[in-house]
Amino acid sequence: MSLMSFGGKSLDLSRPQVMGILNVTPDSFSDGGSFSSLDASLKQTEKMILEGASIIDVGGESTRPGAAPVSLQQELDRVVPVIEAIKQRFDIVVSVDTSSAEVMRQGAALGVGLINDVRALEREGALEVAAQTQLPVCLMHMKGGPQTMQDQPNYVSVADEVTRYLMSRVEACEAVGIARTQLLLDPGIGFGKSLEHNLSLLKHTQHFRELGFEVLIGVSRKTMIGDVLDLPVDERLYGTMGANAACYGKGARIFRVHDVKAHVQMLELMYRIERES
Ligand code: PT1
Repeated sequence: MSLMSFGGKSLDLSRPQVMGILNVTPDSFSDGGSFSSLDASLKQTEKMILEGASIIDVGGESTRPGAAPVSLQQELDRVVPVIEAIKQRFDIVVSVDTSSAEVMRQGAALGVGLINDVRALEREGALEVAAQTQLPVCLMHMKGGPQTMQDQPNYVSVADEVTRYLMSRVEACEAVGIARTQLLLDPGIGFGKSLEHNLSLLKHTQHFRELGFEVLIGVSRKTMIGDVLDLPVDERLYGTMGANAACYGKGARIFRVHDVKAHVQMLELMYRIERES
């Protein structure tokens, strides 16, 4: 057993854990704020829990390539009612996908169990607020910002640069009192990376494990899967599962996905085979 505490609940990271994606953005099914969008968010949450998700990742800022920035008020209006409603109804770890210190603060007050920050606590006040919450944090690598990150991304060695960046953020966390044991690392698939960069990072997943951290991977339905297979976003499940299976074999333990049921079944087989004597 390798237990990590996510607020009130512990998850065993010696086995794979599936994080279900709940987008609360206008480009997803929900428009944020209205009753129907809250209802749709709760239905999707219930479905993912029944399918075996152990974390629900709630995000109010789209960070896919080209996405426009969101104001603090918009982000709060989108995620706060959803987090509140999920925590009232379900006994599940909620993760808040945000870079904003204020969203982190309000999320923690509502009982979230994990801060998931694609900007690795670089925004004003984020390090300090994250430390105050005492919650675990997922630190992700991104080169540039969502608007421009896919314009000719360039690295000498992508794995080295991502490692150096994440370790510098680990040090920044330690400096404000966040213990290393509270940190998850994520190479940031699709965030300022070419196809070859993404493939290289996935190939080197075990490298982040060897630094002593649990690894979270978010590759679900992303452009890189479409680039390899020449398939549109709604036909990327099998490719996504192949990428996630490879990463499980290299030590990743948390998988941020849209398709919870398929991944829970696939990862259960991988886990059972691996631990059999
Ligand atoms: C991720 C992630 C995330 N991805 C973590 N949080 C997104 N920890 C949001 C594309 O190439 O990987 N890890 N939060 C979604 N962002 C993207 C980026 C979506 C790229 C799509 C693409 O298609």
